[in-house]
Amino acid sequence: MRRAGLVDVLGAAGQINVQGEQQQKLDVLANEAMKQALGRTGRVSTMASEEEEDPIPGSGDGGKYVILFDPLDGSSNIDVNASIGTIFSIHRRCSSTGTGVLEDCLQAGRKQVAAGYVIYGSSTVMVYSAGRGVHCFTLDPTIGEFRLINSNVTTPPTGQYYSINESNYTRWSPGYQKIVRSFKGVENDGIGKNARYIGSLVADFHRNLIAGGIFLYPADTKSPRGKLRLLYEASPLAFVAEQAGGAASDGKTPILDIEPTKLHQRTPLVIGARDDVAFVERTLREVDTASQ
Ligand code: AHM
Ligand code: MG
Repeated sequence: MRRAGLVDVLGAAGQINVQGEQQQKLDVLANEAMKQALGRTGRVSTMASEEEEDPIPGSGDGGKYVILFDPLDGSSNIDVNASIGTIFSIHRRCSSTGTGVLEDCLQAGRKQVAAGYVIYGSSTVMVYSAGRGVHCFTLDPTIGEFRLINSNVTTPPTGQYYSINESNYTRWSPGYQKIVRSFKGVENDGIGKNARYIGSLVADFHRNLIAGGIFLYPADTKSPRGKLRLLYEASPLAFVAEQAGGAASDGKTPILDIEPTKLHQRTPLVIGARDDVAFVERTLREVDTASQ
């Protein structure tokens, strides 16, 4: 990506992916890079990618792990040099034989053994958790290694930022409309939060993790099940959020407790500061349940 404008990798690849979205050339390259690098480890029996319809066989039967990934998240930002990222989720396999097994992919987020993301921003940062805190590494290009910069990262319980694509306002439920009015200070004498939205989930999530904030992508009349994918986006980031002392919900249920039924399942996502997520769930209960 550092050489993206210099070599012919920008723009559309001319294919539509399983999500019905235009694939970018870099989406395709990133997907191939992930499959090749992970396939060679011998530790992965099954992979699944946001860019591919079916589970992908790993390297042989012996791999203990299943890895699900969004190879390049934030596609709309690729051509404009804004931050994008890679998200990954790792499970232990639950099947006893075979590769490319669907059942291994359809596990609740709570069972993840590790999850995290890489953000390609002003520097390249990797954030991961293996269930014992959240740790941040920065790529040092002079030595080609990731160096540990922050260990045991915690996120503030209440955030100063809210991040949501507000152009969808008229498509939201009354509950979400009220929540965003409240974040803007309309309902509280001007006391609200500051808005920040890049349109790259990894970048929006990372800023809020470090600085304190909440990210929301609700279901709306255009996307009645939400836009983001449970297994490649919501679940791994929920694992990181909880490990950092934050929370993640679909508005009712913790993301990590959702039992997936489909590989490319979508979900509404409310993620970040613990008290802010609780406020969202409470308001949705009061406003949306009352209006049903
Ligand atoms: P992608 O996986 O096709 O890149 O889509 C996911 C992205 C997220 O990074 C981001 O949070 C969201 O889509 C932004 O959507 P919108 O442009 O509707 O605000
Ligand atoms: Mg994505």
